[in-house]
Amino acid sequence: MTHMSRIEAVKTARLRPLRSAAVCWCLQAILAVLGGGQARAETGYDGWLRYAPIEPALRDRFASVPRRLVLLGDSPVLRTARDETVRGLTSMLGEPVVSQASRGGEAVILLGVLDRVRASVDDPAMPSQLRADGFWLGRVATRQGPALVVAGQSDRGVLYGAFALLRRIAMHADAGQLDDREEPSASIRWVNHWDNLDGTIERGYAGRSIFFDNGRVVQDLTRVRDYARLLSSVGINGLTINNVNANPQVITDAFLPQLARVADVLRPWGISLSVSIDFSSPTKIGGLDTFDPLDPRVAAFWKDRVDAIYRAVPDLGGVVLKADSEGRLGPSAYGRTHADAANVIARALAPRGGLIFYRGFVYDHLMDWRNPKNDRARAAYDNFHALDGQFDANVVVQIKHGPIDFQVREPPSPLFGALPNTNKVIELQITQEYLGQQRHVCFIVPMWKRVLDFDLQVKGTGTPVKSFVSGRLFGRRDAGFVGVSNIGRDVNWLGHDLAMANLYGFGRLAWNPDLPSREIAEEWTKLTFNDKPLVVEVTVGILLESWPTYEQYTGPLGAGTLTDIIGVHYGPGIESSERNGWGQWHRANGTGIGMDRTAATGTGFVSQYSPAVAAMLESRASTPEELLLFFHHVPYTYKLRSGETVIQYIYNSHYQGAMNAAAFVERWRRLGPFIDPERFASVLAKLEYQAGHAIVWRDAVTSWFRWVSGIPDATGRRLPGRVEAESMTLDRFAVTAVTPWETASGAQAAVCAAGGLCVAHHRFQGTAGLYDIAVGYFDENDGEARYGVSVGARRIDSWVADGQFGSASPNGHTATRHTVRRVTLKPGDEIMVDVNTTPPDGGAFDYIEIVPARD
Ligand code: GCV
Repeated sequence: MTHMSRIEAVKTARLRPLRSAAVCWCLQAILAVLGGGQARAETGYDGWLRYAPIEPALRDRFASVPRRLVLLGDSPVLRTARDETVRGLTSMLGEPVVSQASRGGEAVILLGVLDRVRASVDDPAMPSQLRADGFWLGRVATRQGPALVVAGQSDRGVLYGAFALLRRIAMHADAGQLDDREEPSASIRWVNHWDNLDGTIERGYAGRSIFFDNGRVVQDLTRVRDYARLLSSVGINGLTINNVNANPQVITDAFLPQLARVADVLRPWGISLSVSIDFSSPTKIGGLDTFDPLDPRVAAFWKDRVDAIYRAVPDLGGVVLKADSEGRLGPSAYGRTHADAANVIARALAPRGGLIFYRGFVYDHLMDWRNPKNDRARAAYDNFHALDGQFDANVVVQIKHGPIDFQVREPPSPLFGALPNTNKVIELQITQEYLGQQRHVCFIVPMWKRVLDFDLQVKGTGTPVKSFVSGRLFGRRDAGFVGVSNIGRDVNWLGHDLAMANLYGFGRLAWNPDLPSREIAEEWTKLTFNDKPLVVEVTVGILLESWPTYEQYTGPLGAGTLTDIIGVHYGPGIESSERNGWGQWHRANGTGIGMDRTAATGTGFVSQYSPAVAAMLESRASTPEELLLFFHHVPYTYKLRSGETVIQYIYNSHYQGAMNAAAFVERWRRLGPFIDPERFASVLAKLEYQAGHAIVWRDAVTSWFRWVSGIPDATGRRLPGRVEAESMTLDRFAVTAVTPWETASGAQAAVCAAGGLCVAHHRFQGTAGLYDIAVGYFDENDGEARYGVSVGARRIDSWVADGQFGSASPNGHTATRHTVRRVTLKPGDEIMVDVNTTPPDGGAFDYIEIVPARD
């Protein structure tokens, strides 16, 4: 064939129907579910609050749950508790559960605040008191008949108790013998949102804001209400609505009535609203020529604004402030301290009982990278520890869990142990900024627990991070957890159905940081899907292995995530960490890798921990190996405890991680007959994408380290069946170098820069048989490119690349794979990859990989 006639053949072939693996699996799943008699269509919108009807065979177990309910007392939160209980039980039990004003001798569910319940029920089983927000569930006998009691320390406690009862029944746990007393670990269990008033979300990966659009609060707050319901069900009691990179307009008189509307929607769910503020507001919206915290005019400004906010939102939780960080203005402009800055606002809030959350995330992003003593990890401690005791009683320092920035593996911030006289909360990130941005499954609860359980040995042993953030260790009331949620308008809130386990897990851990990861994953799976043994085994298995897997194919041994840190923080971009002021340095060079943070030869960061912990981290031998490169610079030939060298570990772990990600796909496929087709197909498509991107990561990281170290992979691993685009016969494609080079196979790609149809040809020379053909290509976000694969005149697949991976260039973010399964090939067959695109989308294509078909 001439080149032109090949292009014609491709055009003709495109007219034949599409056939893609995803479509096949989706159909199979639909048939399987119909066959299995399960018909409930699911979108993920209800999250873990689906209240799925209990199968008739199991209903007997819940015969003793009263079908009548009496609410003692009245308030918006109590009414929510009542309505939610009626809604949940009616749906699950398949018969009406009704609320009535008083008791008439029959068995009832009795909802109320503990003191009120005790006045009408005298049963020694009931606790005499509960800690803030706590509840008790139990069965008691009263003169007017038996009662299932949901008693709370406060109205909010009653609501949490109602949700706990519903959770129990939804998990099909016995409700006959109840005697549950629960109290949250800490008083602060908040979410933060990095939503901007224009409706965008910084580090949000699930659509636009549910709160804002076009400079205003949205008109329809239904989604806010339904989100509040999800939050409340896991004990969240505060919500900060806007980005910490705050727009000062949010506290102007013109905006406050809009905030009040949101607060009204949150209030019945026991959630108080808070706002992020801009420290330079006195100049930006106050007409002053200064924002010096010690200037009385500035103090008056903050008092005026705080009073105005409280007039609009009387139950405001407080404010959040990011100052002197990443370009945000702060007290350093006037030579003042963070305590000066926090206290001027705290004093305006104090009469109202409001809190100011002052973020500990303060660092210099213009640090000199050539100075080996410079270290961003030191910044939080260096900025704050000397100020301990100088903050007012209603200031809370909000500390990110690690000293850098939500990397795939970090030690805990030493600041937790260094502020005995200051209120503290831990900031955890639910949105997966550095953890695959909800395109990759990454269940973060085990990572959070690793940090919470880390013993800082501040008062001898037995002082894990969780003892500081619960406030118990230093007897502080205002302590707890803040999670950066960043849910969006996607119907399932976080984009990836499995990512909702992180929102759920955050709430559950904030309530009780001692809960095991497995228990949280099991609860979530049963509530979100169902309790069929295979569903629980597969889903929980994937969740629990997902963070270690993500770590395996991204940044090893505490080196940092190895992503493009000056771009969108998603795909591989190994050198982006170096030679700039951002301080996410891994210091990989020709001979070794890792940041030397020791006291003896490095930045001295280890000395910020207690002497016992510092001694452990000072030495390579006693540093936990998963954090080795966070604390030490070691040669590539350094031997790990397993006997493997560091460089070989990098190669092996990346291959292992990519294999695990591929296995997630196969494991999930087994669930087709057992869960709804919608979520089955949507998770499957995400896992397939992840498996491809894990290979992109594997190849980028292993190529880069082979190049930089000059040390080959001792296993001699090759990429069998890979044919580079640049070595194929190209029609209208031009070969171009990709940046960073390691993100393209062979460092180059074929680009269809002029647009229209471009075709690449390869003559197959292997043995006849069934093969899988993977196409490596780049899905840029500057348009739509149509890709197709043909064998001779046979069109075997086609698809559209219209993803939004945060980049318009071929690189580690946009690199992806599409696999055509079970293609019959014989020697001499011509394989063609064609791209049809309109500039500026380059329709870039990297390679094909032809490997024997999997069964
Ligand atoms: C809201 C990191 C993120 C920023 C974020 C910042 C912070 O740098 O990349 O998007 O800004 O942390 O937590 O303030």
